[in-house]
Amino acid sequence: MNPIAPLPLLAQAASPTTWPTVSPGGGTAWMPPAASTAAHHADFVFYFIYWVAVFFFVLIVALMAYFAIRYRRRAAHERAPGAATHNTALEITWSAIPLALVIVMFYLGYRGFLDMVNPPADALPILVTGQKWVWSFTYPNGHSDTELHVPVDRPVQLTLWSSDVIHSFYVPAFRIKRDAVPGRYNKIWFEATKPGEYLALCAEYCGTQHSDMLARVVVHEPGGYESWLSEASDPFRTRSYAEVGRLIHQKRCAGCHSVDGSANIGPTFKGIWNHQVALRDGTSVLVDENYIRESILYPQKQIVKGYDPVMPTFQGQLKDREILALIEYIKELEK
Ligand code: HEC
Ligand SMILES: [Cu+2]
Repeated sequence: MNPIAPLPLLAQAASPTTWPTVSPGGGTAWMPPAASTAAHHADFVFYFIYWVAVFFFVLIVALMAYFAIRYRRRAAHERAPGAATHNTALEITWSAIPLALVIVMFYLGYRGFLDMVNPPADALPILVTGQKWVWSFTYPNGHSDTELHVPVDRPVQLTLWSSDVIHSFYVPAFRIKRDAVPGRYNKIWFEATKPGEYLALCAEYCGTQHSDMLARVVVHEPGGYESWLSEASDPFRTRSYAEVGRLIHQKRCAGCHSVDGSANIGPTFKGIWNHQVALRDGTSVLVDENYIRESILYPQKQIVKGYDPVMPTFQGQLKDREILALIEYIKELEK
């Protein structure tokens, strides 16, 4: 049983039906295209071990074949006298050379591992959540997405966790792989070097749809990441004006303005739309679009009777569209 309820956002995310072909090209038979600063080192270690293995494979098979022929079974009178028991120089050589080689392999691998888990201080932090069977990425501004978008040439630090079983976040083109484990946070970082689209996979068998647990990774040209993020996290993309207004109210106005009729530091928003409101100077004014806009941008201009002029101006903090959203929300409260 999974003790943690699935995040609603993730539960909704359908797994896309088409996957990008990885771009740019340039991979080899053994390795996908190299698109991060870590790739060079990982490939070097891989090919070092690869060529050492090829060298010894050829050497050993060739010697084996040669000895099999050279020392094949013969008639008794042709046999060499079998006097040798051991050869110290030979034995030390075939122990010392492999030992030196594996020490070099360990050193190279360990150095790469340390580089990979220690992010630079200025890395862009992104939270990666693994859940059966979708990855989701939470950006510094709070936006969550099923795609990983990053800027080119800038270190990115991933913090990984899982809400159910163990997953493993794997981007072959960046040569990074790290487990996402329930109950703890793992870290890994990378710096993408080529704009394009790549694929992230789950590399830990996590259930029936494990092989569908893919995510699109987009590396943006300079400036592209910022504009993608602001567009993707635009609340208007998926919400009505009134809904966005409700969110802005919760964040910026709820400390002073209730929506249930109770007075607070400021008057309630409930039931004010299209009603006359009494001002401190004895006049009264109709609550319409212009009045609300003026109250938000120039709160000191018209002070509601019975309240102190303590509302801060939101000039330069709320965009025109957000002010319209607040107006729509206040209208809705009338109903
Ligand atoms: C620090 C508290 C505070 C915050 C935060 C605040 N206000 Fe106010 N607001 C007041 C006070 C006090 C009044 C009444 C005095 C006045 O008119 O300036 C008021 C008045 C208003 C009025 C006129 C209400 C009426 O009944 O005529 C509107 C509209 C309004 N605020 C909108 C907003 C919006 C929208 C936000 C959030 C973006 C906001 N306020 C944030 C304190 C606040
Ligand atoms: Cu998985």
